[in-house]
Amino acid sequence: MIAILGAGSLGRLWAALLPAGRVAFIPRPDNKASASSLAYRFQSISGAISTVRVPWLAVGEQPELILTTTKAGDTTEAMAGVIDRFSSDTPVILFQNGLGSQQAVAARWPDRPILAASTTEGANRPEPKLLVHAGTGHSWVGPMTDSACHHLNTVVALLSTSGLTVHPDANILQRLWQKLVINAGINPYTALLDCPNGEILASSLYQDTIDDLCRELAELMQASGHHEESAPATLRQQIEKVARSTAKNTSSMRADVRQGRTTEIHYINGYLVNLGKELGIETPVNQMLTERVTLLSSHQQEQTDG
Ligand code: NAD
Ligand code: KPL
Repeated sequence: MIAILGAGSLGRLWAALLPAGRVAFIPRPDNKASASSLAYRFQSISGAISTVRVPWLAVGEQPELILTTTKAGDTTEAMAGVIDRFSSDTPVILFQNGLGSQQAVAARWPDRPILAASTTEGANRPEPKLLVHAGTGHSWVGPMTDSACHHLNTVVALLSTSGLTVHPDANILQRLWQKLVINAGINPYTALLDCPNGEILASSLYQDTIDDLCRELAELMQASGHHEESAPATLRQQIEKVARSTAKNTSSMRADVRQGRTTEIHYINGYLVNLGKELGIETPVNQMLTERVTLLSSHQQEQTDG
């Protein structure tokens, strides 16, 4: 059995695609719901719609793998609420965007096999009971703790039973950094400008700050040992390539702001600000983007709350 912690968009995607009968959601410790399963409609990449019913993991049941698909800011607390129920050698894969939450989990449970994933799959919920597989891509998984190394091939094989393309990556931090660069250079701009990914490129906010942002990213990458492809001009090209190839997409951060949800800014540009403080590197653009998105998101939450 593969157990999933976090029954949101990404959790429901894996639950719909992994073989039925081999997957269950982990209930929150305070879950009083009497239903034994969670049902929703699933729109596959081809547009076909089916109904999926995923059981809640029964008390005492031991999964062979745990996927954690909570938002970055919820992950440590979500894990702490349930992890003691599970065998200490059960591998856990963290699917969060950004950086910081993966290191926090690995530091808190250093003896457990903790892995991290970076995925370009896209899933969203236009309605609470409808999960849409909006874009398909690749997922990479790699170890965050020593004991995770010998689980790598087994967990990749288990995830591949979903039919999605999954690769092992012994240097998952490098891969997470590559995604962090893209998210740091696209997500906050789309949230602040309230526009799809492609439209940031012509804005004065983006044009006036992107070169300085890429210089900050390059300096941070080099100082933390991620030298590959870290020239500022290359980083800008990478960001713009993704902004163009996902031009019509609403980024996850813009979607979070619009729906009054907490964004992952503290694990994207905010992570870079904190790293800069540790390393003695100035990060004014990351700081400005973090502060402005935090302010925007708290205003939006006040309006949503009434
Ligand atoms: P989401 O908000 O749809 O899902 C998160 C789920 O976790 C929610 O259902 C929430 O109720 C649940 N949760 C929160 N605290 C919990 C707890 N203590 N115990 C159990 N469940 C708890 O978010 P998402 O879009 O699925 O994204 C999850 C993570 O995956 C994020 O870090 C995101 O950046 C990353 N990601 C998502 C996608 C995607 O396409 N959705 C793609 C790549 C990466
Ligand atoms: O990962 C993304 C996100 O929205 O979080 C990008 C690559 C910006 C695609 O929308």
